[in-house]
Amino acid sequence: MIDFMNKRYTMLFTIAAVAVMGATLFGSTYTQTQISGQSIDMSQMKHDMMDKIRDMGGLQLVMPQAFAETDCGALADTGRTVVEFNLTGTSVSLPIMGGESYNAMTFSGQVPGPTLRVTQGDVVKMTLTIPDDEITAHGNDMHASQISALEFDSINPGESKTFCYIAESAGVFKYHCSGVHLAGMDAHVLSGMYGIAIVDPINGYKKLMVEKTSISSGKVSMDRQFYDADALEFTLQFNQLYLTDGNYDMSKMMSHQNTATVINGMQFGYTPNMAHNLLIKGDVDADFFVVQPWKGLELKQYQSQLMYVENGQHVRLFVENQGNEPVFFHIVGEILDRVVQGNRVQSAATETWLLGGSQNMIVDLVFDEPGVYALVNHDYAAIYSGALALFVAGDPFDLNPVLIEAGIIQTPVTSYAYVLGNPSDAVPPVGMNSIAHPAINIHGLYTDDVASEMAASGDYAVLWDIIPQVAGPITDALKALGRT
Ligand SMILES: [Cu+2]
Repeated sequence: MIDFMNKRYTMLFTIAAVAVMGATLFGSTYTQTQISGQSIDMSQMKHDMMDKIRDMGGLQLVMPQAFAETDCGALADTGRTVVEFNLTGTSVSLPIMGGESYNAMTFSGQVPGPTLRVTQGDVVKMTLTIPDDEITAHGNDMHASQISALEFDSINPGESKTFCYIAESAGVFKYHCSGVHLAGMDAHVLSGMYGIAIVDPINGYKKLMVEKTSISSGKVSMDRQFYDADALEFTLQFNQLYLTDGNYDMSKMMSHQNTATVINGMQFGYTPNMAHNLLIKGDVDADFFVVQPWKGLELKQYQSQLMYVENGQHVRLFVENQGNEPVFFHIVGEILDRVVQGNRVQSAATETWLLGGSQNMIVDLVFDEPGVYALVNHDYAAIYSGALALFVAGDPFDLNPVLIEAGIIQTPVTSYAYVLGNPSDAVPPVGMNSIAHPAINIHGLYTDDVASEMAASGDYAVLWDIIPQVAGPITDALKALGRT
């Protein structure tokens, strides 16, 4: 056995010797590890193992068929729907908690990358473009594809490549950068190059059945409740960061010493912000939750948001573990009414469901009571390092009178999504059984360019512009109602 643990990793030996460009060449602060693959001190490894790897030409030749590619022209003429999915591979600086930033690698300037949504049987036509000024090559391994084909290798700066496949299996599937000829895949993925494809079942989603009991004439009996297949949907992707001075640190990954746990790219990204403080406590500075690290309006797209649902509403969560650690998926105060993987029901009425790395599920549930529900990775190290997100169901804070008094709404609403919107990074594209979100606000680990484009589209609530305008009326309403 090779013992990788507790060794010092230095730049002595490159597993797959494929360096494309050096960081110093571009004056970048990215590490060589991120850009061209990792170099590990293998001096402790048995010599014959090193020779074996060399003889095989590195990892590159071990997995020649890892990437599906087929004839886009032929697939386009089969009568199937062709869905184009265009991605750009770019390295950018993005914020992390505590006012710091890190050297991220992204698909299209956001972490996670854009969500692809298709129907089972559609042809996906994926094009990955690497800009001229990008510091390294990138690839894309889409787990929704399953064609043994030639190769979809990494793409150099200034180049673009397309491949096609039929999305044959329904479910949630990750896609991720495959590094530079597979080298550095861990560095690229754990620096942010991942996303999901949702493949809707060709015959649609199933109705949800929830077992309850009722009492009549003193007798308790089964009372099954059925919910239509249409649901309010969210995406939740779990991952870790392994950083030293803002750069990916392979030695931390190898020893599973993550420095942050993220949901949709951010630690504690779905916790209350200043608007919630104002609405609930009458004071923008009056924090009322145990962690509120992203609460300034100046944080714009990074300002934390909450996820709002109605009571009695069918909610569907698309969950992917993009990371390197297990996810013990749990929602405090809720029971997961149904767990589906690969369009097959795996469990029902379960408290927690385990996802290994690169594993996914669809969770169906109904929030019966008004309240705040904390979604966690029920590994305490993960919770304390960022894997916590809040759902708010109904109107648990009795805010309807305040919002009406402030003139923001005319009649009571069934969830705060009608006023504040749901966070864009947690809302998937619309599918065949989607309930439309009442409004969507701009929230996520996006570059400023991506956020500006979203704001300019007019499709999203720009809360950092709206909140200052309504703060005065809300303050007056709170006073009028005697709440401050
Ligand atoms: Cu990459």
